[in-house]
Amino acid sequence: MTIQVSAYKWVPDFAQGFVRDLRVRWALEEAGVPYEASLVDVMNKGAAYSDWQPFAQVPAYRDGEVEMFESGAIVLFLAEKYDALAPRDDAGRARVITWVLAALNSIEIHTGQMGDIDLFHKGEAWTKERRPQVVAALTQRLQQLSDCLGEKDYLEGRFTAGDLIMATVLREIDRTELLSKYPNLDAYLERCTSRPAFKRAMEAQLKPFREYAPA
Ligand SMILES: N[C@@H](CCC(=O)N[C@@H](CS)C(=O)NCC(=O)O)C(=O)O
Repeated sequence: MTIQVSAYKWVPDFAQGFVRDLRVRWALEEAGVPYEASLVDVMNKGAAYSDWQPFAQVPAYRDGEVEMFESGAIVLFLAEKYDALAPRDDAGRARVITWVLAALNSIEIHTGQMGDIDLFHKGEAWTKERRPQVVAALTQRLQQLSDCLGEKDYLEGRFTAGDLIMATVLREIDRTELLSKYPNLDAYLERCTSRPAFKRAMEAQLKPFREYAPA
């Protein structure tokens, strides 16, 4: 069976291009593996969808043999299979796993809070007090990441699933003032998102949004 990845038919403007099925689409595009999107309505996913994704979120993945959810887990699964996403030696694969989890557990926990403050709870009184704390924590992580990346093109020299997930996490704060303070991270994000596979994944996510846009 052709690989299926769940995705939304349509989301509001601020979320377009940021829905996490992008990660799985991008990984599959890098690997050159065909897939089809299984589109669901964001407000009405249907009861059966929870059998595939227990939290009723996207993305979920299935290929006839394997059924999964969680974008990081799916990308790691694909990285085990495809050279385009990870080297084959144990040491190289271990670094990829490390960077995927670092992006999700050490950086996205902070970028996610920025999203809560700047997008989902924009203008609410509590955000004024909380934002500087989140900025301070995130700034420390960005400095450390910037030091670690240094002059390298990618975190481990060559592009891997670690860069793929890290880039999608950094994109979450691309709309803030924070990333531009680190020219090497800024350039790194640009390098990752200039990849043809990223552009194809992005276009594939956006296409149904045009088709299903509310009148
Ligand atoms: N940790 C999950 C998060 C998935 C997630 O947050 N999906 C969002 C879209 S980016 C979603 O479906 N939100 C709707 C909801 O939570 O009901 C993953 O990485 O797959």
